[in-house]
Amino acid sequence: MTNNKTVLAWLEEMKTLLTPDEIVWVDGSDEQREELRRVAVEQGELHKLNQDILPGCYLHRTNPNDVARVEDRTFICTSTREMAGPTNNWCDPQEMYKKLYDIARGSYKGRTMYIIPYSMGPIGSPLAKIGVEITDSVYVVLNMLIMTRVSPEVWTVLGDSNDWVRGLHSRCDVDPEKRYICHFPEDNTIISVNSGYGGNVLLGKKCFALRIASFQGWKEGWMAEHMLILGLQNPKGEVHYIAAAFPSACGKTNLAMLIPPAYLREKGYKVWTVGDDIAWMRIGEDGRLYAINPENGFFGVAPGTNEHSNFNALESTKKDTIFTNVALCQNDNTVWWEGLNKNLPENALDWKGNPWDPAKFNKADKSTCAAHPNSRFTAPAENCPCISDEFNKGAGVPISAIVFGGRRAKCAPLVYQSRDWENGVFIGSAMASETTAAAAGAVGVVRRDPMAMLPFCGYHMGDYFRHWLEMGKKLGDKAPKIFNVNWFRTDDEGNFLWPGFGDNMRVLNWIIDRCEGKATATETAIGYVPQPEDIDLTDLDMDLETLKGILTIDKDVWAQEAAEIEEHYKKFGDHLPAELRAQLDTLKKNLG
Ligand code: OXD
Ligand code: MN
Repeated sequence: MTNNKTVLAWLEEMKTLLTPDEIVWVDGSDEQREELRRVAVEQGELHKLNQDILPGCYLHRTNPNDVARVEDRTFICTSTREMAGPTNNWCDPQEMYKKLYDIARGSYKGRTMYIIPYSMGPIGSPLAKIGVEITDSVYVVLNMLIMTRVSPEVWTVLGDSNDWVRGLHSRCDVDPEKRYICHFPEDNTIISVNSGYGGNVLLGKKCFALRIASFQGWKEGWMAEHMLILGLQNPKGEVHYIAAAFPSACGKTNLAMLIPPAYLREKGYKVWTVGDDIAWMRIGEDGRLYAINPENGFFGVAPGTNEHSNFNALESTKKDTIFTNVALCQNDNTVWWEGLNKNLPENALDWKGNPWDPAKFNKADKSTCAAHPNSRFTAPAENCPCISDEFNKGAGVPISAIVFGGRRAKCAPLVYQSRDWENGVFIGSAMASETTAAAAGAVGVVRRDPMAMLPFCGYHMGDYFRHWLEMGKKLGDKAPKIFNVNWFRTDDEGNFLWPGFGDNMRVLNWIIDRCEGKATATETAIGYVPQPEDIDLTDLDMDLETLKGILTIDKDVWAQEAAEIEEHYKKFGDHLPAELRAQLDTLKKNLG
């Protein structure tokens, strides 16, 4: 398969450590995928769904103790604690290697070691990177075949280079007490033990494409971000690209696959999806910022996905998709989740495989749900009806606007533009979202999540802010414009004031018009805010007064916000760039 000495040496070391019974080199072929599916069904790892309705689709159930990413067991193991910074768990690399090797030793006994060569990004693209994951889980292999590009060509592109990321996954006993997701950014290595759940074990995704890649980007002068990428096509046929960072559960996948309201659709507006979760961005030869989506599929949250909330995501799941922890409708051997439709299924099994009683279902009580709230679909990007033509091209797309956002009931206006790049970095660094009833814990608690990277930045977040500022200096006047959006402003009863979903297109149009110098705005204490007339409300049941309301900036709320940002900044100590402190001072001064 490969003569790469660095790969062969590492595999030898891993074989000795893990002692597998068998070794399978994964090649990405259709024949091998079929065989792996068969093995997975035989082992009870996958359940084959109705192939007439859902061809190539399977259901998987994880251990009930293993249903989400585990941030408290995720470590960045850099040579010093300071390098990992105050927002990451840290452990000395030598100590952690020893602990993990002790856990993993002999753990492939009686199992197969799968070797997966994969490319993050189109194979051979100058923006792509290569990884090799070994795993004892056929479920992981089948997911990686969807989420990344797996092919012998990866070995060809790698040649004898040592520039690849090592990924060791072992399911061990799925023991939550011994579960660790560890990153060694200085060694390009990831080790994950005792989990079988997506975000912990599909090592190309959060582990490589964000935590390791953010570190690589810092050292090599590029950016790995928790961002969707979309192309907005106007009636002239021109496409402008936007990259947007929102914390988890703020609708990145929905925005990435947006369908414009009928009025704008008829005029010729359209959105193309390049990515829904991760963007890798580099400065191109013309000095602009170019982005690729390093992934090859969508690992989306199932509950709430339906033909109205996200038609394109739902379409993407209709073939060759793996569903994890959703409900099984035994009558027709298909799947269901809360929010798919209003027909609560009879004769269904819940996500744990137990009979589900629709009569006991109570939306407010998650324990009565048929699907786990974090149940997922792993769907090939090529299934998406609005996938961009650029998706498979290695050159990347030029980014006109970067958009930050979160859930804020009263604070941020519907949309505003930063004064410049530095001010935009300030906005990103202070990004926050309020918790909803959908998550465990108190409702309405503000959580700071800079650039939506809090759980994903592989080094000191103060240095990450510095890196953003440096990128801005290199980009100069070619830098994308930076905006902030908030689809979640509410009235005093907690009702959302903005319709969201497809109507967000009205805001995206203003953003692109601003980039093109075509739209007006008013300068405020926090940046440029549109006049209500600047947002096209045609065919929308909303009066100008309501819109005006969600574009206002309440100085008392913002004074409180500035005080909270000050507190948030204390964490970063002397790694906080002076420019950001100055931005905060300016904000306070502007607020009077
Ligand atoms: C995800 C996340 O799963 O951000 O994409 O949590
Ligand atoms: Mn994400």
